[in-house]
Amino acid sequence: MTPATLLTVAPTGAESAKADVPTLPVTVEEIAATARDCQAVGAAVVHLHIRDAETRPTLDLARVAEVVAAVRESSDLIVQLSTGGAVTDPFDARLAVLDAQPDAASLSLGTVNFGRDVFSNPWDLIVELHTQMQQRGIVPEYEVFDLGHLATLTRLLDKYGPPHGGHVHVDLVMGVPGGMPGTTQALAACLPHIPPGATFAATGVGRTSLPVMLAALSAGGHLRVGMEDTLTYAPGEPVRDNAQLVARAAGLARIAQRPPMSTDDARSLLGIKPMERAS
Ligand code: KMH
Ligand code: ZN
Repeated sequence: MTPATLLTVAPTGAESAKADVPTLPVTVEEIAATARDCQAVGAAVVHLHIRDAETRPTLDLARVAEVVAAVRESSDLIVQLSTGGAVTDPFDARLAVLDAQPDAASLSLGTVNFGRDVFSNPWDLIVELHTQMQQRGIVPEYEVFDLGHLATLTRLLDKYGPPHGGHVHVDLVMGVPGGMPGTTQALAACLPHIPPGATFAATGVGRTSLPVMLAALSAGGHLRVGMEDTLTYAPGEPVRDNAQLVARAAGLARIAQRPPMSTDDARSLLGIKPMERAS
């Protein structure tokens, strides 16, 4: 049977300013509405970075919890909080977002240059995130910015065991200035290093979005899209909203005869308990 495609939307990120990108969802209401709209066109997971009342990136726990609750109210999406935050965030604050009890959280597997900045992810932080998520019943998505990060994943799993839920899911974040390029060749190079039984998604930053999407679909992978990574829909044409990017990804997935996965099936794939719905 041809597997369906898990579509993740990363609607906001920590890098773009609302002043520069007025359509970026940053308020609680905007993010909740984005989750609803993106589910309607095929998303199953939302990867969340939170902004404060001044639209700046924040890891303030009350604000994080407020957004998590609002997204759960507006949609059935799997709530995946970023533990990457912004490049300036301290490690303890990045770990503390787990207190907001998301279904899932990102876990970056290594340090990488991030444009002119450094996105710091030393081994001890990786282990702490992995083991805390195991203890708290949160499912990690392992973020891979370079091939060596997959070697780190194998070492992590060998030493500390499988994640909560038992299933390993990797996201190849490609085209970051400082990380692996967003090309078919780079994606193909990663494939033999993905642990047996694991699934993977891919994300292409900026203009690598489309080539990475097509390469990932052809390799049996899943997709992440969104305004965290992509602000231009086509040359000279700004992205209208996150749903536009999800709808394009869903369309390509259908063409590949791997239609978008439901939120229930995504929960089952990732080892997340089923949603409790009022009967
Ligand atoms: N904002 C980047 C520095 C993640 O969310 O886990 C890191 C990032 C990765 O976006
Ligand atoms: Zn992120």
